[in-house]
Amino acid sequence: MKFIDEAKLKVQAGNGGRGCVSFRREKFVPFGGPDGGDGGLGGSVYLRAVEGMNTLADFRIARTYRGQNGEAGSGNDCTGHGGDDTYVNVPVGTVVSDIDTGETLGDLTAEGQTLLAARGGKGGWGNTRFKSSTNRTPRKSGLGLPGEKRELSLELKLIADVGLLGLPNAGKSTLIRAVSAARPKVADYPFTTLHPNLGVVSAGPGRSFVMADIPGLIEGAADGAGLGIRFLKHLQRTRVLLHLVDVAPADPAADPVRDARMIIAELKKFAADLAAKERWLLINKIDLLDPAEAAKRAKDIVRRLRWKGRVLLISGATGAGTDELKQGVMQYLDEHPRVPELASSDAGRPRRDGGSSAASGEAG
Ligand SMILES: Nc1nc2c(ncn2[C@@H]2O[C@H](COP(=O)(O)OP(=O)(O)OP(=O)(O)O)[C@@H](O)[C@H]2O)c(=O)[nH]1
Ligand SMILES: [Mg+2]
Repeated sequence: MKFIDEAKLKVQAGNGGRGCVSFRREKFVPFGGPDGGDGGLGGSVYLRAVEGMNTLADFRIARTYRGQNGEAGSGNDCTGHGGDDTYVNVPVGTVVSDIDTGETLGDLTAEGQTLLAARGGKGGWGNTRFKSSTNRTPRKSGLGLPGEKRELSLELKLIADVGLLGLPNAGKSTLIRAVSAARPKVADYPFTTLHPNLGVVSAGPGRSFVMADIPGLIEGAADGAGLGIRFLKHLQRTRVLLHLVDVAPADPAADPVRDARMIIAELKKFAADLAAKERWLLINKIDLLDPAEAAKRAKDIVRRLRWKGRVLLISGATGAGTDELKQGVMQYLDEHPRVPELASSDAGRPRRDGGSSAASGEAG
C-alpha cells in the first residue's frame, strides 16, 4: 500500500433533533397541558487509533465524516432518538490539528485512544420545557443546535523505539531484515528504500522493541536533496538512533568520517531535538574486512569523529554483533522509558470556544 503520512479530512457532527410541540389529549383529562419531548442529541465524530494501520492512505481522497442527526422529539414527553456516533480509524501515532486555527487537538499514541473531533449538536427543547405559571399552553419549541464542523489535518509520526540513520547503501534495510521480520527491499543502488518500514525486534521472551528503517540521507537533504528529510520526522518519537556507517565503502573516494559528519549536520538542520537524541554509532559491513583491519578502521573513525557515545561493530549481512546490539538497545530502552509527549487527557477534549455553535464555515 502507498505510504502517506499527511492527510486532510472534514468532520461534521450530527445536528440535534428539533423539540416537539404537543398537548396531552385524553378522555377525562381536560387541559392536559404540554407534552412535547426534546429533540435527540446529534451523533459526534471521533477519531480512534488502531494498531495495524501504518499509513494515512485511506485519507488520500479528502472526504467528510458525518455523525448521524438526532431525531425530533415527539408527543407524550418522548425525547427523540440520539444520532449514532461515527468512529474514524487512524493509525497509532497520528497527530490531529485543526486547519482553521492551527491548534493541535491531540496526539493518538496508544491503541484504542479516541479523540472527539466534532461534538454532536444538542436537541431542541420540547414545549413542555416552556410551560410556566403564566403560560400554560406554550406553542414554542427549540430547534436543535447544529453539530460541530471542522477541517482537520492528520500527520502520521510513526511510533518506533529505535531509528536507523545513514547514507543510502549504508545497510539499514539489510540490518532490519537481519533482526526483525520486516522485509524491505535491499539492493546495491542508492534510494532502494522509498518510505519508512517498521520491524519488531525480539530480544528474548516477551521482550521486544520496534525499529524504523527510513530512506537514506545525502548532503543537502535538509534542502530537499535526494528524498530529503521528509521522513526524519518518523524518527522523532524514537528513543535511540542508530547511525550506520559503512566501514568499507565501495567507492574508494568516499570518506566514512566526512559522510558521518554530514549526516549529523543534516540532523541538526532538521530539528535540535532529534540531534540531541541518544545516538549510537554502528560500524557496519565488518564482514568485508578481516577483523583486525575492521577494528583498526573503526578506531580511526571514532577518533576522527571524536565520538563519545556507544560504538558497535556489526554486519547486517552475517548477523555479527547484532545480538549484542539487540540486548544493548533493549537494556537502554528499559532504563529510559518513554515519556508521554502530550498528556493523553488533552486528547478527547477539543476546544470548546465557538465549537458547539459550529458557525465556522467549511473552508476550502
Ligand atoms: N558485505 C556486506 N554487504 C552489506 C551489508 N549490509 C548491506 N550490504 C549491502 O549493501 C547494499 C545496500 O544495502 P541496503 O540494506 O539496501 O542499504 P540501505 O541503507 O537500506 O540503502 P537505501 O535504502 O538505499 O538507503 C546491498 O547491496 C547490501 O547487500 C553487510 O553487512 N555486509
Ligand atoms: Mg534501504
